[in-house]
Amino acid sequence: MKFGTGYAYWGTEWKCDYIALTNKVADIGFDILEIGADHLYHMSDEEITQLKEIGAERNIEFTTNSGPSKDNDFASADPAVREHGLEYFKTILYNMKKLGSKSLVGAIYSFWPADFADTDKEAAWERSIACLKELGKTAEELDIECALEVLNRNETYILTDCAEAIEYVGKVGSTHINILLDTYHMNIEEDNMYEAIRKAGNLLGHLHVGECNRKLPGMNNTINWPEIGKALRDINYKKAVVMEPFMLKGGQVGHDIRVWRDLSNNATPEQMDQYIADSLVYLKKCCLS
Ligand SMILES: [Mn+2]
Repeated sequence: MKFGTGYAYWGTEWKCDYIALTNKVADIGFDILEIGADHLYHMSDEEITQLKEIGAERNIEFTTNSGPSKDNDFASADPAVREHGLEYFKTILYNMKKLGSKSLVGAIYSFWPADFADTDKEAAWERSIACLKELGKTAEELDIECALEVLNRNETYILTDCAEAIEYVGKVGSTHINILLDTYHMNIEEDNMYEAIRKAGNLLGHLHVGECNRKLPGMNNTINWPEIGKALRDINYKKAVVMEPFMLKGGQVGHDIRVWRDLSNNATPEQMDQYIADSLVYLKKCCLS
């Protein structure tokens, strides 16, 4: 297994300095920095090359996370929006290839944050599955995996538990489209999140980890981390385990993630680094032994 973190832990705006963050996560001991797909979409070839170089130098891999905007919604009833989304995600996959990023992850079957204006689930499945079949061809050509994130009921109506994600990716039928489970969402929706991991088995393409309030793994043990580790070893999971912590209120991040109070105990930047370093040690211990 390889271990990573989302880029948005340290700030309250989505925009960030990826060169500085690559150095920071390497110093802390991570293997992976999860970057924003929309940032990568907008990067010039020169910026991509610079990031690739620093990644190689610091031995950091990049996974790419998307919360698509509404104008790239694969589940949209408007065919022009779906076509726009396909062009958008194909460009992201090509930029990922340039960067050497091998996993596109997130709610790429629709848009985020959801507004629930349309909740015709059957129609949304049909339309988004057709788009993902198409994107899957490009993903196969470029050998990039796309892991579809199962969210909780307050963030999507399309995929809310592992069982329906298995059915959904079966209908997509691409070797390069699989499932992303996230302990934060699973805690709300699954009967038993450890069994959900086992049920996903080799369809599990990516794992997001965090406590029930999106604190760092081990900070309050709302989740049984040794059991998560055991479930991952049971399915012989060799892929990415990526923290997705959010503890700072304010800014666009605080708004989109609904962080309405400080969860960091008013941490200084140094304490934020120490929290995540301690969490990484604990998470690795739970997953690897
Ligand atoms: Mn997640």
